[in-house]
Amino acid sequence: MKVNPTYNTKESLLELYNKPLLELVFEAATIHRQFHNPREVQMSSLLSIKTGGCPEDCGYCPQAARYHTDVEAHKLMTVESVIEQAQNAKANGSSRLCMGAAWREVRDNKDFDNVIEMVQAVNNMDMEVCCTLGMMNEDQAKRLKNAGLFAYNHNLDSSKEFYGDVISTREYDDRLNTIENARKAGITVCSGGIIGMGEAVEDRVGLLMSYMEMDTPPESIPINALVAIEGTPLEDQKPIEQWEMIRMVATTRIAFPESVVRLSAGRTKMNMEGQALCFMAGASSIFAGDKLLTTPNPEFNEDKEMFDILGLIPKQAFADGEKPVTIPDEKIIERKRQEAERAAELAEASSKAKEAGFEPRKVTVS
Ligand code: SAM
Ligand code: DTB
Ligand code: SF4
Repeated sequence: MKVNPTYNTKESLLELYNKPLLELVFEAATIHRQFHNPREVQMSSLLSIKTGGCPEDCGYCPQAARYHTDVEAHKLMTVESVIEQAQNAKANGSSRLCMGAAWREVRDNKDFDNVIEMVQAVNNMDMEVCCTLGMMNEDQAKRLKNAGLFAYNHNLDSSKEFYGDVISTREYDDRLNTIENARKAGITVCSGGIIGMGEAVEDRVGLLMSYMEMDTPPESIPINALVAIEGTPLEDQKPIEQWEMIRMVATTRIAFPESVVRLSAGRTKMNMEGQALCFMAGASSIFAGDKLLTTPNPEFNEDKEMFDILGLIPKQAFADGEKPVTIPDEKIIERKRQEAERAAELAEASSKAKEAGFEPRKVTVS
């Protein structure tokens, strides 16, 4: 049962969302126990591999270049430092690494080649690898799949109707298209939304309806509370009550019994009791580690304490799907071959020049 046929209309989902809270939590907890081990919670760590300077205008995002926020733009991280961060996340219990880039879309350039190498390296560490890189086409999705990508995160954020109030530089259909490209390449889909942006409850339910209408709904659905960031158009949004988060988690769990529901951004504003109700209501994953992409998140040791108190255990990698096989990437092999050839030519030229008595000129290869 990928979707719950009892709640496949906007009206029925709305009624569900507005049920007396404890009735809703009980119904969600009952479904959760039928499809999942309620003690297991996946720990997924986020890593911003390319921060800031994004050309898009997402009204919530501190990484959009046009807003004056505290986020500084950085170039792409190196493969070595990604491996170091992944090792740290794994040592702290995370079974998944989600690498995020502040890009509008993936481009076929050297940066993307480096991302492919990052995916290969982290998959080889026996962690589930997820990427969130903006829009991508089918070929790019295939390269990521062959590198060993387990999941692609691409959020619809809210209902189609509300989307244009928050983002104008791309369309809802562009998002749907990228999700479809990930699917076609055989990558699992992670897609969810943000609550607390000024949307109506109908928009929260509208987001879930967009997933209901898909042939296959996302395997993983992150529910974020807006982190209101100074300098963004949504800086003055009133924080949502944690009851809203619990309702959204529970409604998502009931609507999509098999999916992983991730209690995502906003946990620093919740207390342990509120989070416990989310786990009771079917949240089966969190982002772990002291940073989301650019904003704070509870520390590993705080979550460890919470897991101990609530009797939760971290989920193992690949519990919900086989580890992808990494296949060598032809484009990277060819680029490296050309680079080696060029370096050999330069070395030969310089040794010939030396033999002829010329002082070698300093050459840098980029
Ligand atoms: N640029 C890519 C994209 O937009 O798909 C990937 C990175 S983007 C930061 C990933 C997701 O983070 C967004 O889709 C949004 O749902 C979430 N996000 C960004 N800023 C947020 C905020 N202030 N509060 C909550 N979620 C946020
Ligand atoms: C998701 O749904 N939430 C994560 C992840 N997928 C990429 C991102 C949350 C970002 C919160 C703001 C920040 O730290 O920059
Ligand atoms: Fe760019 Fe993604 Fe932020 Fe939008 S959410 S501004 S696309 S980094």
